[in-house]
Amino acid sequence: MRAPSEPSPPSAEEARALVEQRAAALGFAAVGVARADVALEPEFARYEAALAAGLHGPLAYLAENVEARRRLDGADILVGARSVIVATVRYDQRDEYDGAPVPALAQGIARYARGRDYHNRIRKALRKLATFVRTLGDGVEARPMIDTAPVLERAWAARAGVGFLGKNGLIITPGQGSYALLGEVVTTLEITPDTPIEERCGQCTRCLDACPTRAFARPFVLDAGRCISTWTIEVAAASPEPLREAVSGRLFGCDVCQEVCPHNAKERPAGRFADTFAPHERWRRLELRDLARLGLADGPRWEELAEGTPLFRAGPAGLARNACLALGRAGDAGALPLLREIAREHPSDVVRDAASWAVARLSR
Ligand code: B12
Repeated sequence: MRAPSEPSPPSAEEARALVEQRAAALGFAAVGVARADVALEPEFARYEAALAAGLHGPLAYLAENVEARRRLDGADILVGARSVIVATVRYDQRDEYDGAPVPALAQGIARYARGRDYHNRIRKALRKLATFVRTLGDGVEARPMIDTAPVLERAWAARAGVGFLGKNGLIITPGQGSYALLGEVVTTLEITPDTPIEERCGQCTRCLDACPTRAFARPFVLDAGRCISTWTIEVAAASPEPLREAVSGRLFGCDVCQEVCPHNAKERPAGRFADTFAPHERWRRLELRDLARLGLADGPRWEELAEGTPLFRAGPAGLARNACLALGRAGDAGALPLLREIAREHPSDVVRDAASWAVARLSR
């Protein structure tokens, strides 16, 4: 029971304003709120249709725990959840730092992944936001999430009005663009929700037209089986031969569908998390050849090379595979002896295969 002198908890409307203030103070670039106790329809139906059409490609985990993605207020996420706060963290879109271009190696890495592993940093900020939310009412529960739960993050972000889903499949915040990651705090607290923003792609189809692998099945819908990110980050297997030439142009992830987007045309000041995303100084010292040698008996140590960076996710063989393809694409015949050695001696058949592809391409 509350003592008469104790302040009463904020109203849903007041909670909305307080959360917004706190999120801004923690460095989030945009924040919005959606009702968590309403199932995601029709977004969930679209997701199921995408799975039925096989658009998850080799990403089998997208077809697991499907029902859990429909709502947030059940046992899978948070029993009794009333609101989901969606907050964005802007990453860097700069091509130059202090007058120097991004190191050559890092240019092949998607912008969100050029720096340090961002998960811990964002998780910390989300935890602080969740701790704050818990103070807004008796017995309030709050669960922070980033990439850790089976949740359709973009669908919730659109509901929460932090941006609209663009034809490139990404959340675009008007005035800020799409170079941002999403995080959530799901809570039992009732907070006045925001209204979704209307889609603002208009007749533009630049992302669909520029995609090097033609990975969009149609506007707003990506075929993950064709996306360069899938074949350079997520899967251990070799990319399909028809996509190999396009995949070889990128070392880790791809931003083409964001780079051509008019909503990203204006370079914006780096956000509060800029130091996390600025190109790692390691990428200045290393070359593609160093990465290609990962896994050879005299190759570099994986931990020293990738630990603490997002590239760790690809694994040593994944990164060696990507580097071999990139060497083939770069057209430097000087790499041929190394690639031949890898094609002969690497313990991974996927890496040997990538090196053979590169040798054939350089020998053309
Ligand atoms: C798996 C995954 C991938 C896979 C598959 C991508 C995909 N399209 O699903 C791969 C490896 C290819 C990938 C790539 C990238 N990803 Co990713 N990925 C995820 C992850 C972990 C799950 C996504 C998921 O559930 N997909 C299942 C598919 C079938 O569902 P869906 O596409 O969401 O389905 C919706 C749409 O189809 C939509 N829809 C369909 N038709 C229509 C029509 C209309 C009118 C509307 C409104 C909606 C709509 O409705 C469905 C339900 O929402 C999320 C994190 C998360 N938990 O959400 C990050 C996430 C989506 N990825 C992210 C990023 C940054 C990227 C990359 C930019 C990384 C890079 N630079 O390489 C690329 C971009 C590729 C692209 N253009 O989509 C960010 C996106 C941030 C943002 N601003 O939107 C997320 C949210 C991670 C995060 N926490 O920030 N990713």
